[in-house]
Amino acid sequence: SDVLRRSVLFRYLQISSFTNSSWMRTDALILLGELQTHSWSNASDTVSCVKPWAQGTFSSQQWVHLQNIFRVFRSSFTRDIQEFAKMLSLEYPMELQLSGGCEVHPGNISEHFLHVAYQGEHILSFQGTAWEPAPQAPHWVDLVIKVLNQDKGTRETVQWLLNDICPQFVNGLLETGKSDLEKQVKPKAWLSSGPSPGPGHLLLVCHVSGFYPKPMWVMWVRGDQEQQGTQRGDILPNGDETWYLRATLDVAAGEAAGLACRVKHSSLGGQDFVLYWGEKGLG
Ligand code: ELG
Repeated sequence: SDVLRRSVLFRYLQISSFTNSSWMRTDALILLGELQTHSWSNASDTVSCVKPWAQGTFSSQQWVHLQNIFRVFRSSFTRDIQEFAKMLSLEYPMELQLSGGCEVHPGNISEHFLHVAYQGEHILSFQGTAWEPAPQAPHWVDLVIKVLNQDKGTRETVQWLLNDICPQFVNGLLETGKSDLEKQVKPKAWLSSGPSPGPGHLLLVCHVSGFYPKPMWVMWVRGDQEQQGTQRGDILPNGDETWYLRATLDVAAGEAAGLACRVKHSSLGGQDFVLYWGEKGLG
């Protein structure tokens, strides 16, 4: 199947905000490719599944075991950060971000990562069997690393989670979530005019919305001729697990006729959308 042929990125993203020595919160989410599979609010003791297939092929017993590891980890992490803050006289507020997970490639090959940022800057990562400072990290990070690396039990748990559990769990999710992961949602497309770029010029805007998955091709064309002046916007989330994209073209008012917006997407099965400027009263 398609989802097994491509590489998939699985990420645990955690944000810990420490307002002062007594106010803090930690929230996390898990993403498989473009889809959110889990969430973990500060108020909750356990990681919640946001998809019915999010337990993958793990047994309830394995799942409970992992929940326990994460619960202990979150409270220990919070305590550790407060201790480091005191020891190193770091100032509040503090923001810590964790990004960890694995990328599973076809043929059972996988890579993993675990990075930590402090005040938005990468300070350390877990590499192989131990924690390492980031290339431009402040000097106090060396002391943090020294302390963290003394805990052999935690290093072993991190290695086990990254090397063994992560790819196993992802392979299970690819099975149980197959139909969601392979879903194809067709875009809607429409044209509008944007703010005039200057006297005698028009800004043609082609909107494409509601598509899934993310890869999308959109160009202004004249016949078969792709217009090199096409400016693609950023792909933005609609918030319902579909995406939005716009493409604009600045043209002399007299040259708008005959232009069209062409849209190619996997959901369209080769039947490109073509919207002509000037139809339905525009231009
Ligand atoms: N260890 C209890 O990141 C992302 C998933 C990591 C999972 C690690 C799970 C292991 C764990 O929870 C804590 O360790 C004790 O109990 C263990 C068995 O449950 C073992 O027996 C272990 O040997 C024993 O010590 C441990 O307290 C650990 O320190 C929790 C947090 C680890 C961690 N720290 C961390 C700190 C990571 C990045 C950056 C920082 C400090 C940044 C400083 C900025 C101010």
